[in-house]
Amino acid sequence: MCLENIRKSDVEVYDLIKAEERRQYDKIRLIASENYASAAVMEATGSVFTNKYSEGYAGKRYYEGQQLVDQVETLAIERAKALFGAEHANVQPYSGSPANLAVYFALLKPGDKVMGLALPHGGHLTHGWNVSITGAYYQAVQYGVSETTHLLDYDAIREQARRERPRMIIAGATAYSRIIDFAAFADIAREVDAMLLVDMAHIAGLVAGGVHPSPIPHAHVVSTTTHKTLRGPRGGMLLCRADLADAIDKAVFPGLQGGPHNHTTAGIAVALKEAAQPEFKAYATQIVKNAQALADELMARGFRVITGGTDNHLVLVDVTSKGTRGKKLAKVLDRCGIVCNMNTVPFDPRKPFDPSGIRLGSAAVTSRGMKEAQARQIAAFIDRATTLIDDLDAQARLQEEVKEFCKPFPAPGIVVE
Ligand code: DSN
Repeated sequence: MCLENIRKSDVEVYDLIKAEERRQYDKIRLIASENYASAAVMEATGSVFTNKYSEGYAGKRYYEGQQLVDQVETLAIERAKALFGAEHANVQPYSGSPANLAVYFALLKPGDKVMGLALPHGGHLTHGWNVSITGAYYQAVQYGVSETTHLLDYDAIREQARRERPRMIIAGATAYSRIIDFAAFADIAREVDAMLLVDMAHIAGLVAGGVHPSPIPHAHVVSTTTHKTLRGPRGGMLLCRADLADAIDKAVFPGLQGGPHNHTTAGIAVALKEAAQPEFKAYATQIVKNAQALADELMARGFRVITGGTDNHLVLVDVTSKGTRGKKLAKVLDRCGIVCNMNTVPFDPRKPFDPSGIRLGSAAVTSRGMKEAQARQIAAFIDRATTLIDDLDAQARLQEEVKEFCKPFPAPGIVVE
């Protein structure tokens, strides 16, 4: 990005941005919820739309001067509806958690019962976890994955739903590497007369690219962030049936938020256009191939990959067999130039702040043009890092190797001199 003005006016922030560009360029970024937004998305996000207040919706705003904001928001909405085949889209949520909260506000009363995937089994805080407002203000019960297969067990979820009679079921995950059967969730929800919210934040780009079944025909509401596999700016979005449009819109504004972040809306519009191109299908396909190559190579090297592989962008790995643990290894990997996060594995005997696993994602490296051969090499780097746990010099040497490895793969949105 052109940073000449920041360089002149605020060298401290300039230096930090340049260093962060360098970090993102030199390292193998495997955090499953991150990506590289394109230069076009970055430009839209950094545009003058940041200067405008726009409470309300197109044609019904509280302040004047909305001629162009209305157009950019309508463009984003129409593109979202077309890309995902949705009847209605709201592109104003600031991110995924506010998007989910708006759904609770639209469809439920405080104290209503919700049923979501437990956080330690791969759910999200806003799926009713106890420390979240969704667990505090609603009566939340949690389902888990099977103790033997670590897969969602739809029969067990149905039994639990029959017993609990939740008002809303939440499907979706932040650490589940297999196809989610949204039709099965819809069937369960129908049987117990519950509404179905699908949080597709992690897999939105895979749904857009046609490599994961879409939740849209099955859910009352679908929430998503816009910056994970979808590769847009940091933001959120709600997609729903036409009969719920009014309730959803009112819950987002004025229910939960004030003015939308119009610069983000512009970035979302650009990202949605990119995601509608044929190249994006190829990108989504490659994300999955890369995750599978990474998982296969890790397993060949003796790691325990949860569920024995992956159908999406995500690989959840129990690192215990390598004589280490998730927190320790994630920190070692970071020093080696490989960035991921520690993660609980299902039925983890360890605590969430010091769990047994790490979570890896292939979206960002795929945005750099890496393919299966590179994914396998990344697994080899990770394996090598497990042998360097207490050797800071060797970790620094591996970081240099990783930097050279990354060089031939341009990072979208980043120009490094
Ligand atoms: N923090 C995100 C993730 O990493 O999965 C979820 O919001």
